Amino acid sequence: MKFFYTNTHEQHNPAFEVYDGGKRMPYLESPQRMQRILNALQKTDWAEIHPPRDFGLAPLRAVHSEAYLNFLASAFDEWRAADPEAGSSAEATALLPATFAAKRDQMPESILGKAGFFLLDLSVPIVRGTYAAALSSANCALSAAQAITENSSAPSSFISHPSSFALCRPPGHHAGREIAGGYCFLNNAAIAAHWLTQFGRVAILDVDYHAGNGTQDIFYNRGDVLTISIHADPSYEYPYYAGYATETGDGAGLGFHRNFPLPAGTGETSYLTALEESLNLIRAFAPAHLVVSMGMDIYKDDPLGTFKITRSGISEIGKRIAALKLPSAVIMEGGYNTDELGDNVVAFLKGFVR
Ligand code: SP5
Ligand code: ZN
Repeated sequence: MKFFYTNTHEQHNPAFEVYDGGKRMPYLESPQRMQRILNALQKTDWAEIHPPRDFGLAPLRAVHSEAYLNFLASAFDEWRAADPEAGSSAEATALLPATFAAKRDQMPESILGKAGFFLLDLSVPIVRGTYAAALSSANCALSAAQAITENSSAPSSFISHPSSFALCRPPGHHAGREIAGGYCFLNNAAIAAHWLTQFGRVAILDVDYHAGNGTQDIFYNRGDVLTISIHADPSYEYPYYAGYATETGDGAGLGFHRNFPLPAGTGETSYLTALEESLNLIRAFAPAHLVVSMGMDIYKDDPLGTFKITRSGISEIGKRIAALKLPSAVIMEGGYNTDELGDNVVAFLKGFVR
C-alpha cells in the first residue's frame, strides 16, 4: 500500500486558536499529529512511504475560486505589508480577523476585510508557512489519487482495487469553494476526487467526527460525485450550519449528497448502522473510485469528539469500507488524541492492506 508524506506541513504551526468563549488555546491541529502517524506506519511492514508529486495549481482551480487561492497565496505578506508590526510580535503571529462576512456579495480590498470574507471561524490562523503547507497537503492527496489509477505492469501483481493513504496536514474537509474553516484551507479530498472524475464517477465517504461541510459545498450541484458524511449532529456540534439530514444536493446534484447526523455519545452499534446505509448508497452508485475522508476524532478518547468508538470499532469501520473492493484513496482529516492517533490510523488502514 502506498503512502504519501512530506514534512512541509511543519511550516504551518500557529501558536494558538481561539476557542468558544474567546479562550486563546494552543493549536490542537499540531505537527506532532503527522509525526505520530508516520512513526506508527514505519513500525508496520506494509507502509511504502513516498514524497508527493507536484501537480501544480490546475487541480486546485477546479475546486476552489481564483480569488480564494490568490488570498491564501498572498494573505500573510499582504498583512505584513499593511501593518509592519503584524506577525512580528509574540502577541500577533498569525492573521486572524475579528469580522466575518454574513453577506458575501462584496469582497473588500483591505486584508483584514478579506480575511473575514475567506475565513469561516477562529481555527484557521494564517502564518507565513500556511500556504506552502496547504499546497503540500493537497499534493499528498493528489498523489494518493494517482496511485490508485496505476496498476503494476507485472500481471502477477495486478490489484483490481488498490488503495493508498495521504498524510494530509492541514486537513481539508471543512474548506469550501472559497472559504477556510475548522483547521482546513484546501479541500484535499475534494481536489483528489475531482481529479479522479477524469476516469469516471467518484464517491466520497467522510467519517470524520465533524460534518464535511466544505466537501458538501463543493459538490452540492454535481451528480458525478456522490458525497456522504457521517458525523455529530450539527445542531449541537461544529460546523453548526451544514451537515443536516435534509440537505441532499441541488440541481444536477439532487440526491447525490447525504448526511448522517448522529447524537452526542453515539456508540459502535449505531455508528455501524449509519455506515452500512452509506455503503449501500455507494454500492448503488457504483463509482470507479472511492475517496475516504478519514478523521480519527470519532475515537472514544478524542478531546473534540463525543462518540464512543473503540480502537476495535475503528478497525471494523476500516474493514467494512475496504470490503467495497473499490480503488480507494484514504485522506487524513481530523483526530486530536495525538498519543493514540498513530495506532488508530494503523487500525483503520489494516483492512485495506493487501
Ligand atoms: C478537521 C477537523 O476535525 N476540524 C475540527 C474543527 C473543530 N473546531 C471546533 C473547535 C471547538 C472547540 N471546542 C472545545 C470543546 C472541548 N471540549
Ligand atoms: Zn473533525
